[in-house]
Amino acid sequence: MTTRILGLVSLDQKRLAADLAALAKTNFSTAYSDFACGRWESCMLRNRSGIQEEDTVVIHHNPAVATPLGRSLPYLNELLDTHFDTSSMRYARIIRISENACIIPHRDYLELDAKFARVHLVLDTNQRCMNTEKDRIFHMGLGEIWFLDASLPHSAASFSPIPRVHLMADFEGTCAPENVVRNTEQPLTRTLMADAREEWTDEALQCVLGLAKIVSEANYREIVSILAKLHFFYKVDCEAMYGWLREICRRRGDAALIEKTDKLERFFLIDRVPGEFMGY
Ligand code: YCP
Ligand code: CO
Repeated sequence: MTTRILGLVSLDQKRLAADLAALAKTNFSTAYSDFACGRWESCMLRNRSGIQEEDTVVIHHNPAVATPLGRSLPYLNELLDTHFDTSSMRYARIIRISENACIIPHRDYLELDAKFARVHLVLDTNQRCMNTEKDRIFHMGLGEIWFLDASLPHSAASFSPIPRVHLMADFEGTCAPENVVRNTEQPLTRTLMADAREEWTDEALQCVLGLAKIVSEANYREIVSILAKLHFFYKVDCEAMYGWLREICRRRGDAALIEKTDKLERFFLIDRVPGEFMGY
């Protein structure tokens, strides 16, 4: 199961603009805020119960039910019904990434008993929005539907003043991604974004490790955010930040920070207890 583009949707820009304007005024949920480095947010359009406040995911086996927010967005509702198999859909969410924010490199489904088949439809984006998977970087274009193998280490960021907005839908994990998508155009042969990142150098590494001089409980979270964004600018694996952070804390000689870092890496890449809040 590898990350790939599944198809292209021609978006009705006028109707889309109306729903995006409504979303801009909506309160997003704080669920998964421990994953956010800057303003990364989500909200539910369809979930297990149809209750807006049910904002985290569990494995379940019934068609996703529209929330009040989901029902209030006619075009997005229509896109979900037209382009996806709603019988195997378990959740539909909006993911919004605001300027200079990213989601910390992580693997999904670690807290669940099974995986979903996770698909994104790009609603608002620009060239300063990027996704990463392990050591690769790519851009998901407007109207494109992608299957993301979220069980691999990955991240996403926007460095634009215009928020990046994706519709993200989770399907029964046994479904082949190609089978949950409907009525799409075959994507035009598209060239993947060239990897324009700078080479990761020993000089850059030494600079990062120099944070050992100043790291403390008080700035730990900010340092995590700085490290999380570096791989969008340098050719380095998105997981590398955890090794840097461990070495920064080791050089500082702070046992509590080393332990925090071990827990952090465990939570985001290895194992998560259901409902456990990292709270760092
Ligand atoms: C999930 N995990 O698996 C979320 C999505 C990041 C954290 C966003 O539903
Ligand atoms: Co993810």
